[in-house]
Amino acid sequence: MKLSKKLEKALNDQIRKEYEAAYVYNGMRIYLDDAGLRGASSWMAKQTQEELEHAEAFIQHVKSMDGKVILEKVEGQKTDYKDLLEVLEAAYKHEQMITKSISEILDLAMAEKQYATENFLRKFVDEQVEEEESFRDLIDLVKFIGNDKAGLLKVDSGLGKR
Ligand code: OFO
Repeated sequence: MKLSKKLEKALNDQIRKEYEAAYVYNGMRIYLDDAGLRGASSWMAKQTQEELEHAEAFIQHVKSMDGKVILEKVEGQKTDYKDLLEVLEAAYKHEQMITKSISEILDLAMAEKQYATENFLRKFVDEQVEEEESFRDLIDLVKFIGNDKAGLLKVDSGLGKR
């Protein structure tokens, strides 16, 4: 039942990636707030919070499996973007990187027949489908409205309702 050193390391790396995702989204939240897009900023604040919850879930899983949690160094992140579309495209790319990382840990857990970790990770596989879809939908919407400022304000107000 105990985690192998390799799997423990992969899960600890993922804890860092989840905190890093929170840091990335917090930078986006700060930019969106500066840009006057209060709804999008509040949406991104919730996204930041969600990533902190993901990090905590990985921490709890490592602890439950009698592993040792290591909090690795998290990279600094930017707080400047060109516009909402650039933010969403960067966020989508980040989620794709997270999906790949989770799939790789799942491969490892399956190869080691570490079923408890496999079950834990599968919830994140589902979560990633939702995360990627929601960013893709937002990118399509923002591309659709183009330079229409009234449309942008409407989208911003919709995002504030998350
Ligand atoms: Fe946005 O993803 Fe965490 O896991």
